[in-house]
Amino acid sequence: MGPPGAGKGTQAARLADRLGVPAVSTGDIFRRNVSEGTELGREAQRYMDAGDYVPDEVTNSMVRARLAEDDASPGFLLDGYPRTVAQVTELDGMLTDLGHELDAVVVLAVDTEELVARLVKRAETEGRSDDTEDVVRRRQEVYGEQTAPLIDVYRDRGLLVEVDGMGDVDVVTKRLGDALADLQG
Ligand code: B4P
Repeated sequence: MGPPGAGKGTQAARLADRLGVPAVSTGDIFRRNVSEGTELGREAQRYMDAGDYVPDEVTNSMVRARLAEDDASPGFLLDGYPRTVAQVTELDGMLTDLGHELDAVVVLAVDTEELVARLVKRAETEGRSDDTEDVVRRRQEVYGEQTAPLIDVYRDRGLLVEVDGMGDVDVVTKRLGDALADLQG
């Protein structure tokens, strides 16, 4: 977890490699569907372009289908899911059905100014349609309203691992690795 620009996708890919499990990124799956012009992509795009979350039913059924694939059976790393209280509940049910438990929930903490600087830079290099200034501001708002409250949910469950996401990508990767040293690789 972490606000837009915190480094979730960046660090998730590295950590998944280390753990030998697939990184399941809801944002990446949505973007792939948008570029392939699927029905799911068409539905997701209008929410993503506005900086809003894709509706829970759409997101939940997509994640459920992805976690049922063979490569996820030994375990998986979720990037950008769950993001709402309803998604937390749905994930609990999926995990029970799959016979898995959460090992940890990582939150990357980054200053607001740094978040904006990263996304402005990405807008220049990758041209993502949701990295314009207005949409970034909306995404930060949505994160504060809908996702930040999940931090307390997972803290209460004793699963929360808070990691400082400021600094170079490699520095953050090292911090994350140290914080999760007990997980099997
Ligand atoms: P995401 O794809 O998750 O977008 P994000 O929050 O910006 O995270 P991302 O992983 O891309 O960026 P990162 O922080 O790694 O979601 C996009 C949209 O999809 C959402 O707004 C929503 O509409 C929809 N969606 C996704 N999941 C959903 C769900 N569960 N429910 C409903 N809707 C959902 O990196 C940002 C930039 O910073 C990159 O350019 C990176 O290179 C750079 N960076 C990373 N670490 C850095 C560092 N240490 N130093 C400098 N730059 C760094």
